[in-house]
Amino acid sequence: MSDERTASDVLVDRLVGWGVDTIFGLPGDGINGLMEALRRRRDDIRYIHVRHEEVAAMAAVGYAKFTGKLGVCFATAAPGAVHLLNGLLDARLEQAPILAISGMTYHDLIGTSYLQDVNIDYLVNDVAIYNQRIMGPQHVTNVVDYAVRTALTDRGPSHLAFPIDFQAAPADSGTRFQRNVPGHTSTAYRPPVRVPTRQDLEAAAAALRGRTKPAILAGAGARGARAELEAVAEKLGAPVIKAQLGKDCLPDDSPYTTGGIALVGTRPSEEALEQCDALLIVGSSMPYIEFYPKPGQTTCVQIDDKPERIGLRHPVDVPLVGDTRATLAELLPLLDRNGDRSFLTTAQEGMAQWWDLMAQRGTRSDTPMQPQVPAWALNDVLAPDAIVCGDSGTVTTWAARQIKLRDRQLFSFSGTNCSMAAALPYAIGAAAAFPGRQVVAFTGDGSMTMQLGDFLTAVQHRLPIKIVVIKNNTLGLIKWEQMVFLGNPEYGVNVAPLDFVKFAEAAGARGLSITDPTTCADRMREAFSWDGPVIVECLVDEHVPPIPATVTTEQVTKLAEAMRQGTPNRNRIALQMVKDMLDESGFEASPGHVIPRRVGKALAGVASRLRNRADAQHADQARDGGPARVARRHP
Ligand SMILES: Cc1ncc(C[n+]2csc(CCOP(=O)(O)OP(=O)(O)O)c2C)c(N)n1
Ligand SMILES: [Mg+2]
Repeated sequence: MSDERTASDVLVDRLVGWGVDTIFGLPGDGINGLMEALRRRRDDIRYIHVRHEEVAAMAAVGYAKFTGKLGVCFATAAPGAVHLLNGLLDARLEQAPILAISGMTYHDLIGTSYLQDVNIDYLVNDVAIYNQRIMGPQHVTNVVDYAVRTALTDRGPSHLAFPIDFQAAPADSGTRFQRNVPGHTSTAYRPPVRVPTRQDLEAAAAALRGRTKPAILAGAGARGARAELEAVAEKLGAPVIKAQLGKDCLPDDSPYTTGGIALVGTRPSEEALEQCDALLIVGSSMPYIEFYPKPGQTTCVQIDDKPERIGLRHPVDVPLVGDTRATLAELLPLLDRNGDRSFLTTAQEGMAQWWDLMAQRGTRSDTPMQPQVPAWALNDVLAPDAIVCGDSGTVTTWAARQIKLRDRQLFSFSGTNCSMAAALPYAIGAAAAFPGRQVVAFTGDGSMTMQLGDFLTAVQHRLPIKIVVIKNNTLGLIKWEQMVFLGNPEYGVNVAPLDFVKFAEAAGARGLSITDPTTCADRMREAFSWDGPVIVECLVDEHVPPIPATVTTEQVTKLAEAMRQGTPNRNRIALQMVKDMLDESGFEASPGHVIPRRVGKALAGVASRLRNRADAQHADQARDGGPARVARRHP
């Protein structure tokens, strides 16, 4: 019996067979054969039409990160396919299983400088973990099955390049080698559940035995293992330090966690890693190596399902190759209870002080609004099962520190690829996967304007995501990096202000602007109650640095150097920092704790007045045609 289908139908049917229900992409003449197959199966696969192919790939990453399932995207040949690339890289570095399908010029014109003729498979070869050119209709099923299986097993991007003429060719056309027996592959797949050998588990328990100051570092690989993680933490009396990609592996109100680590982290996390005598790493390759215990300081056990990633950042004594949940469950009964609870108790006391400080920073009534305020306000507004998508910038710090994630809430961002403009695409992916669930993008004005057009994707597909944009009219993180890491004045970081409310309205949605910190939570609640996609623009003070939990002498020296070299607004920045330190006097977790509270209280008012006077002067200058920066803050 002849097959009426095209090769594209075969591909799409196979995706349906793999359980794919959503695909993100943008059509073109290089992929129209596939489009027709998608049209025919439109009741089975929901097509989300994006405005930029990078967003398609990034949305597939978001979909995969929050569901654990395969994310799928497509693009037309050459320019469309090239646009996918950063999303494929994101999938690679973030370990998200995705499949990308790109068009390619006619198979017998490849390599002849024909229209949109690029060997896209060569181009993505360093990024994709599986990458094939479809060589004819009889090749489709085999490579789709292997591409999907590889993406799911090794957690990364698979890519298939599909020449245009093959896309629309009859399914039964083309040659088939005799050994390519029809039906010789299948969609049968079960994720493995791997546990280390009993011997290795006992070695790990022995390594941790008798240690009185054990710490656990948990990352993205520990997501979904809350109960096991807490049970092990309880038995070991160990604080759990969370890499930012593992923010949702334990809720922030768990008594066992000291929250994040590294530049966006907490002081108790830093102290725990500095002082621990044993380290259990669970599903993390946290890259900030300087924050690990010094090599030789501790005994170290590491759990990871990829053996090649064990010992990547810190020397390991006992490697445990296995899935985190299953391995922790097997390890638990072998562990001795640590009778000395003081290390955990100290960490818990430190966290109580840390949260006092975060609350103080999150509820300051200064104007312009401090950027921590809207992040803190989210705690009042997020649904119990909200999905929060973060971004790269100073916004990473505010999200890491101020958002107190609760039990059923999920969080992710581009934490290893560190791509800007991930929050919106991730949110599109999450909203497509979980209709009816609150999805929030917490992003900066630099990131948001990088992929602004894809707000229209949310509008067009009625994805009711709530986008909180921290508007400081600057690429904030880079500005502070230039000063604090290199001692240079800021340069080339200004962002022309956009009226995000008008933009949202022009896109057929709603927007709301928040300037007053005292009503921030109420206004945000109002915006979140609206149907459909919403942009909440939060106008914040651009002069607030994302101060690390512990400030080093080198950072202070570099900042002073940058000021000396003529950083714009240096007086204002200095006054802001002094004021913040004075405000935080008496807060144990702040670098300002060295200032006696009495002195802090007395002087904070003076610093505040000087700061406001500096703002007023800048506003006057701007009106008279002086530095435009402050004027632009209030467009
Ligand atoms: C695609 C991409 N380009 C550039 C960078 C470098 N980068 C990291 S954060 C950042 C600034 C982000 O600015 P914004 O979104 O306004 O956030 P803010 O830092 O102001 O909070 C830049 C340029 C990056 N990480 N990714
Ligand atoms: Mg910004």
